[in-house]
Order: sequence, then structure tokens, then C-alpha cells
Amino acid sequence: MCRCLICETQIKSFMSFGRMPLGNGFLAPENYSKEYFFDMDAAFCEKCKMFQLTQQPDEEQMFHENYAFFSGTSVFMAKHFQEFAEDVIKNYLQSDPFVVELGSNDGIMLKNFADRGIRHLGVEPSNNVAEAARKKGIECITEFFNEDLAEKIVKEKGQADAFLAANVMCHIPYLHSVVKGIATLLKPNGIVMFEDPYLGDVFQKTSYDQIYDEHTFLFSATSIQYLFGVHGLELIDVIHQETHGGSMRYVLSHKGARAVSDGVKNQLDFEKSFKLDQSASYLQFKQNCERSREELVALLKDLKSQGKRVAGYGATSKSTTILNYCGIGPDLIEYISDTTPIKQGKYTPGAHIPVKPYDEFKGNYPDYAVLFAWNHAKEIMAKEQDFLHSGGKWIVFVPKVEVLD
Ligand code: DWN
Ligand code: SAH
Repeated sequence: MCRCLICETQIKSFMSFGRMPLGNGFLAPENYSKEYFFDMDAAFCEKCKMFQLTQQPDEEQMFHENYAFFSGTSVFMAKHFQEFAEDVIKNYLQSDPFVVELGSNDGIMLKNFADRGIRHLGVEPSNNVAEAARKKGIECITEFFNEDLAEKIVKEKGQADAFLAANVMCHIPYLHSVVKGIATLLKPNGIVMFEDPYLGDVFQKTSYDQIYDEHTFLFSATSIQYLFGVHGLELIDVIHQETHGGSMRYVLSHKGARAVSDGVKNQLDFEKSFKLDQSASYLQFKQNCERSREELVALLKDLKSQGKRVAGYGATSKSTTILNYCGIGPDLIEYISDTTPIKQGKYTPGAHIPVKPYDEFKGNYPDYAVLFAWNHAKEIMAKEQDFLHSGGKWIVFVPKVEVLD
């Protein structure tokens, strides 16, 4: 038993994924002996409806000066954030606006504000990715956001017209402090827009690889309405996104400051009818994960017995969950190709599969490639036609384990 991170109700995990290393803990063999592991268990709180991990590593272990994920590795995501920024600029900013982004990483979103001379600030604790943003003329501070930092920002720069975040709110266990900070930072008529992987999609697609150390929570409209409501902020719209395999953009304002769209009620109704708000549903999810694991391992073992060459495509943080939960190692997957220089030459967390530069894949196609970056399937499939023409086949595992040729 432990306490819900949001409402402090006693909760119990419904599923254990076993011992897990850091999702982005790519490492060299000399560091295997000191590799960090934790017990990754998931729980659902019946009261506030929050899906959460029951424990996770300290934030400094995950986010630091050698953070492995650079947002700019996807061209599709750069376009997504350009459109996101344009929506904010067109619909929510007035004269001399100030925009704050949490988890601004290499500046993929803020670049669109900086290039237009809009006053902005990124809050990014991982200094290597923050430095990449600074090189593009983006202002950011290397800090973890919380209520104290929000007060400091208000003193130094004033309140914000827009508070933005993508794929970071769900990373922060002390969300009450964060939401309190947002309420302090936001102008009376300001707007909050953030997006994160959507619990409904994870559930529907059995995309359990969205569960890893960095993802403390998987949100729904119901759980977000509860959490922000505690701090006087109101959910005024929800907009589903296809990014990261199905995300939700939540739009909020100070309570009563703006009209609430019908979309909010529709989403809350959907979550009820889909039984996302009932803990019994998560037993079904657990069974779906177990079945997916069995099918993927059986497929890889079968290919191995046929002497086929299998590589991975995209050394994602998500792949850490798949590889460790399924017990897949270098015996079943030769290497994983990835375009991120900081990951190349290292080995995947826990499973210790070599991560190799993209040229390795391009120069000598394997028979099969497991698409770990399945959330970027459109972008990847479009540029990897030659792989298929050479007889290569994709292995996907979301929404079901399948071979695509
Ligand atoms: O929430 C998070 C999301 C936004 O990013 C973070 N906690 C960490 C990270 O998660 P991830 O590692 O699962 O993200 P991606 O975007 O699925 O990672 C894709 C990986 O694949 C990157 O390492 C880059 C690589 N890649 C590649 O090798 N070729 C990606 C593309 C599009 C490609 O063509
Ligand atoms: N927004 C980017 C990056 C997501 S990765 C995108 O969508 O692609 C998550 C980012 O959040 C990392 O760069 C990490 O360093 C940052 N982060 C983690 N905890 C944070 C916190 N408390 N405050 C601000 N940023 C945080």
C-alpha cells in the first residue's frame, strides 16, 4: 500500500513490471555494475482517478547534464510544435506577451516564439538540452519548476500570458507544487496549455511502453480536472493529438476567466463510458500487457530459430520498458539504430543491447526491424521505403504484435 500522490488516498498497485532501470539510462559496459534499478509498479486511484507509479528514481537521477532525449530528432514533432505555437500566438497573445514553457528541452517549441521576438522563458533542468536551446537564441534556465521558482519568475519577469508544457507535466511527482506555481505565474486572463500521453490511448492500444520511470502519471481529463480544480484552475478544453501514439492537450484558465467548451463534458462522459475511472478496468489492461509480451517474445524467438537478423529502430525510453518487462536482450535483437549522437556507442538500460548510428541500419539492412519508435511510424515509414523494397519487414507491437511488409 502507498498514498496517492494527488489526493493521498491509500492505493495499491494493480501491476508490477518488475525491476526497471532508468528509461534514458543508456550506458557503457564499465558502468553495468553500478546500474540503478527500481521496482516499477503501477496503481490507479479510485478517488481522484489518477494513474501513477508507486515509486520512481529521484529527479536528479533522470534529468541532468547528460539527458539522452533531444526533442529535435523528429521532423514531424518540430512541425507539431510550430503549429502549437502558432495557435497560441494567434488566439491567446496580446501586446508585449510573455510565454513560459516547462521542459523546453532543445527549444523545439520556444524557437517559434524566439524567432518572432516574443518574450519567453524555458524552464529546463537538463542542462545539455537547455544549452542546445540557448545556442538557437532561446532563453532558458536550468531549474526544476515548482511553486518557489514560479514566485521568483513573477518577481523578475512578471506574470505570463501563456504557460505551456509538452510531455513534462506527467513527469513530475510533486504536481501540487507545480500547479500552485502555475496559478501564481498566470495572468488573470492567461492560458495554460499542456499535452501528455493520454491514458485512454494507452489503455485502448495496450501501449504499456508509455509507462517508465519518467512518466510518474498517465493523465485523463477526469484526473486533470480534479488536480487543477484544487488550485482554482479550470479545464476549459481538451484536444486530442496523434503525437506520441495518442496524447491529450489540456487547456485551462483561472476559474471563471474563460468559457468552458462542450468538449470537456464530452471527454469526461467518454472516460466514464469507457470505464477509465474504474480500477477493475486496469486488471484487463494488465492481462492485455501480459498477452502482448507473450506474443512479442514468441515472435522474436521464432525468428531467431529461423536464423533471421533482427534489429531495433529507435532507442526510445519506451523501449526500456518493453525490453526489460519482456526479458529481451542482445540474443534476440542484434542492435538498435538511433540518430541521437549521445545514445550511439552505448548500450540500452538493463537489456544491454548496443545502440548504433543510423548508418549501421541503412548500410546493411536486417531481415526484421522492431519499430520501438512506433509513435513516429508515419515519419519513419515514409523515409524507409528502401528497407521494405530490399525485403525488410517491420515488427510492431502497438496496438498489437504484428509483422508488416
Ligand atoms: O516523454 C518523453 C518523450 C517526449 O520523449 C520523454 N520522457 C522521453 C522521450 O521519450 P522517447 O525516448 O520514448 O521518445 P521518442 O520521441 O519516441 O524517441 C524516438 C527515438 O528514436 C529518439 O532517440 C530518436 C530516434 N529516432 C530515430 O532514430 N530515427 C527518431 C526518428 C523520428 C527517426 O527517424
Ligand atoms: N517538451 C519536450 C521535451 C519532453 S522530455 C517534448 O515534448 O519533446 C521531458 C523534459 O522535461 C526533459 O527535457 C526534462 O529535463 C524536463 N523536466 C523534467 N522535470 C522537470 C521539471 N520539474 N521542470 C521542468 N522541466 C522538467
